[in-house]
Amino acid sequence: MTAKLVTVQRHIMEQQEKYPEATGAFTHLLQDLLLAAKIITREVRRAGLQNILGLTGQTNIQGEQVAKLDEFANDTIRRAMDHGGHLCCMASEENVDVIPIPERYPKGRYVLLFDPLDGSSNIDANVTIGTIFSVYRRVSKGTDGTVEDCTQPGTKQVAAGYILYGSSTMFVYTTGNGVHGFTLDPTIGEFLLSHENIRCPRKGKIYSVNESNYTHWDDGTRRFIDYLKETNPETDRPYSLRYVGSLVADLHRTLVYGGVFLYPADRRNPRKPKGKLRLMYEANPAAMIMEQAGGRASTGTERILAIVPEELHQRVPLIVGSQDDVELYEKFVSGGKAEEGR
Ligand code: P6P
Repeated sequence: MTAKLVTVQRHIMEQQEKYPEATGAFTHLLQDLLLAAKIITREVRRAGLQNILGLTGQTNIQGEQVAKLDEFANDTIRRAMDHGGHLCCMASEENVDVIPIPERYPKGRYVLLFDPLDGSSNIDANVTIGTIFSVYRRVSKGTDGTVEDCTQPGTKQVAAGYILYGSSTMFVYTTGNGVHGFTLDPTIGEFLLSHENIRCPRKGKIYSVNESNYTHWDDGTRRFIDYLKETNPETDRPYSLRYVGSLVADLHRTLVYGGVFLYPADRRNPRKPKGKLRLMYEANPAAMIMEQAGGRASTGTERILAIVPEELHQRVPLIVGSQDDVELYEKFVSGGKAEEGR
């Protein structure tokens, strides 16, 4: 049976129809983000040609200043989103403070948080990278949005998702009605529905973690990883290890194939006492996506989406993936044993 032909724009409008009070602002907001995604895709696809095309990363053949790709992605999203009248402010992993909407533009009732190009350190190795985003409704009452609007618990997200710049470019999002994936057809410049209602398998066979941090983990985390390497009685083989080192790539594989991705706290590492990943720009959108697909996301002791943020760039441990696998981790971290978890 041939798949139905649905563009992401059409799909977003159908999602909007589920909310009678919707004004269309949210739909326009996502469409502005899609424009940014297409422009970033174009530049990411050319990254490998920088030297050949004379784009040295400093000045291009026209003598223009060429920003690094993550700066380019950050600026592209800001320019695509700041004038539509749908946002009261934005916040980016690349910017220390809240990004205000310029005086000359109207303000709206939504807030956009984003990591413009997560995993950008992998670009030179042509490894998959991604843009991650969250949308919240504003809570402040003034004209301009505030940091209060940008530090709401993840349960307040009205949408979350990511753009995956891999072998193809994918747009994966949720507005609270399941998780849906769209693949960019560059010949027509449209994102077409390719993965409707993605469900994360209840249990997987893959774990994804940077094991070089093993000695910095707490005992429960080490026992959990050691356990996954033993023969799993249900599959008669140990879990496989897959680690790209780019969150969007590891998250998407975990979403589609199942299993568990971990970036635990490195309690003995002063640089990463709560792990490396950021609550507002990485953990919360990842958690909304995974929960909407039937998976689970926690710090090991707390549901990610329930965390009350303390500051804009705070880091949290992130354990995300198949319901059973994340629950088993939580049992190990609470001092339990696998037998209790099976
Ligand atoms: P490590 C990329 O730098 C990133 O922020 C995430 O995309 C990724 O999951 C993580 O860091 C990888 O960190 O310490 O394993 O290199």
